[in-house]
Amino acid sequence: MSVGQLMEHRSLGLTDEDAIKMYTNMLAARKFDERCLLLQRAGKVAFHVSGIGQETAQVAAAFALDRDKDYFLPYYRDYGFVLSVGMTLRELMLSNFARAEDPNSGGRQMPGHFSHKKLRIVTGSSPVTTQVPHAVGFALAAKMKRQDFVSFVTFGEGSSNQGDFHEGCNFAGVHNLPVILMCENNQYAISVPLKKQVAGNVVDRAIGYGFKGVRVDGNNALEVYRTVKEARERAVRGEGPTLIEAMMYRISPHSTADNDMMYRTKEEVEHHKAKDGIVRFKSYLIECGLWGEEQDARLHEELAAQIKDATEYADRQPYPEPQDLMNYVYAQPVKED
Ligand SMILES: Cc1ncc(C[n+]2csc(CCOP(=O)(O)OP(=O)(O)O)c2C)c(N)n1
Ligand SMILES: [Mg+2]
Repeated sequence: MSVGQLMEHRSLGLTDEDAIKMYTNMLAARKFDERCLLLQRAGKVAFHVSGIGQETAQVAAAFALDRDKDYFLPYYRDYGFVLSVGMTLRELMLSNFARAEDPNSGGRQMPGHFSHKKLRIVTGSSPVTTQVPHAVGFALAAKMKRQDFVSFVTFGEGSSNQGDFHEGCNFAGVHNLPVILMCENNQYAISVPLKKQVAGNVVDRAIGYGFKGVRVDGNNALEVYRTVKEARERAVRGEGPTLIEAMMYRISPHSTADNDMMYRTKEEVEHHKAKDGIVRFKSYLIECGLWGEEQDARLHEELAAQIKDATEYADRQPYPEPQDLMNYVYAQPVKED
């Protein structure tokens, strides 16, 4: 690695602290995820949908946005993203334990349906890709109000075949809206491999809608950061949407209800594990002289303690009350006669 490449994060506008925080968040997401998989197997939580293998791009994208003003419409694997825009491990764990204090849905939604008003994380639905037209709506609001925020939305490559994606893209292109659409192409839609989902490339769909498309290596944190940052700059300059296709691989099964060995091999998964973006970013930090194995061991211990705290905290909290069932469903709760 040349000296120029070594301090690449600085030339992109990231401080050394930012770079370390990015790594911390990637690892926090990974460790949180691994704990949730164990909790589900132990019968402590009902379900978990994992984002293992996708954290690098998620965290990098979040750092490239304006976390004080942009609007975020993440999809169900985005633990690294939501942690990086301010959600806490306790809040995430409250959601997985379905407890009343969960800011995402008061313990009502499946885990992975992120929502946090204060952090401008917009609630999503279970039908995949419905968040795309929502994000386009937020971008339309930015344009109409002449405000300089952007909306950022993620979704899977399988979901990019849904009508919602295409309608959202078309509207965003026609109105030249400040929206960044990031496809987390993890090679599978449940059991369906990429080659049976899309004949061309997701990124090329941007051409048809009249805006820019960029494909990036989702395991390369700084590449994703640069791409999202440039997309944001274009959006606030009035140059419209960007479709980013971040290439990655879903290391975990689709969810805790999936047996992935029915449709792929251990060898295939191991092959992709070896390309882990978190390990790669850690190596980069070490090569820059910003990180070392001792610090890394300490970070693992700190995260283990934080995750233990989050787990124990969530486990102690009460479930939602039955009478709160209609909260946030209607503007006004329906009153009985
Ligand atoms: C409209 C709709 N169809 C089907 C489903 C069931 N479903 C949930 S996730 C999923 C796979 C989506 O694959 P992809 O978009 O690639 O995202 P990934 O799960 O791989 O991250 C499907 C089919 C759904 N939730 N919504
Ligand atoms: Mg997928």
